[in-house]
Amino acid sequence: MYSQGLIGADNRTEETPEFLARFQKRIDAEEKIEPKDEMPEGYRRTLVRQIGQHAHSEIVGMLPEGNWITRAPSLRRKAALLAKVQDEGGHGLYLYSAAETLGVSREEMTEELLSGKAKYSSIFNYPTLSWADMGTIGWLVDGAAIMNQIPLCRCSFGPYARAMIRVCKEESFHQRQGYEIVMTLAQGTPEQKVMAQDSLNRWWWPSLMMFGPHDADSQHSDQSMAWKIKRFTNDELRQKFIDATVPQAEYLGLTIPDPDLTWNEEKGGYDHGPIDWDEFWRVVKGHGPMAKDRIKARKKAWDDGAWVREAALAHAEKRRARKIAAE
Ligand code: FAQ
Repeated sequence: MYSQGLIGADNRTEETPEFLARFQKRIDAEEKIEPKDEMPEGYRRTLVRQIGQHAHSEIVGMLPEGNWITRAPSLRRKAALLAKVQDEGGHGLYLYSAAETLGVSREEMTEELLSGKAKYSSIFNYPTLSWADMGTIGWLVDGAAIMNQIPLCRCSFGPYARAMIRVCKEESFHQRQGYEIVMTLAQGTPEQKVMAQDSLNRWWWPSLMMFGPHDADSQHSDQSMAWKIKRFTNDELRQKFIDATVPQAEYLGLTIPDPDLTWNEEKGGYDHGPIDWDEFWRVVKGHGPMAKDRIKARKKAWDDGAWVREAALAHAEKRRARKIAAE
């Protein structure tokens, strides 16, 4: 807990019980908190952590699909995949900008990613082995992302909530293009159907893990729910995703790789088999199958882009100096 007596995120406000109660009242009244508003330091830190990690996920998430752009089977598929991967880059940029409003720089966030201090979504540590994975990523990974991000459109922090509106619209296009790829394969030759099923087998469980640990092991959920950063718990969103996705797999004639999956009439949702949490934590701690490659690629892109950042800064500085001289 963030105790009283701390200086708040605005560097002025003392976090007295009155201050914290006043802040909570605004949250409970569904007011949006804006960057210059007074806020508890813990609220600011939680947002920087979550938005920063979300931004890293979008950018690292370009890599598994970027791997297939040159090998897309037709011009139409290539154009759609290229647009999707570009969208993910755009999402990362909105999110970095939203986090920057909280007083953290893109450089700091990137350094935390490259040093392993900041996480990115576990899902992007898995390899993309076949073209079918482009379909499955759109269908399941973007599908899971939408399930998680629609409630974030109502997040209490204004810049994050507003960024999520556009992001969700684009994710919805991504989900459909992915589903359409899988549908084409599932209705194609026997080999294509095998490819689609194999892809579903590999991505199903990691997609469920995207929602985070079981509620009992989720250290941040209670506070994030109280601050209305999160609107649903990890398990609630995971359940919604399963319930929405199983009928889609049935329509495709594909089998979800979970022998324990059964409809539970009483709860009005599916019961599922155990998730391999050891695998989840291994991946989260940086030991996923593609972890080293992902960070290596990010580091190379960051280092290779240094001259562009320096040139842009020098140009901005020149313009500023010219403007001052003309005044
Ligand atoms: N992977 O206490 P909680 C996308 C960490 S975007 C890695 O439950 P919280 C678009 C968590 O950070 C996908 N780490 O945490 C796309 C914490 O560690 P920390 C990304 C995970 O924050 C599609 C610890 O475990 N989406 O896919 C994961 O309350 C296709 C304890 O967990 C977002 O980031 C995980 N899966 O809930 C792009 C959405 N789960 O930080 C390209 C926004 C948990 O103390 C292609 N984020 N951890 O070191 C959220 O909604 C939340 O942060 C959760 C986690 C739900 C991810």
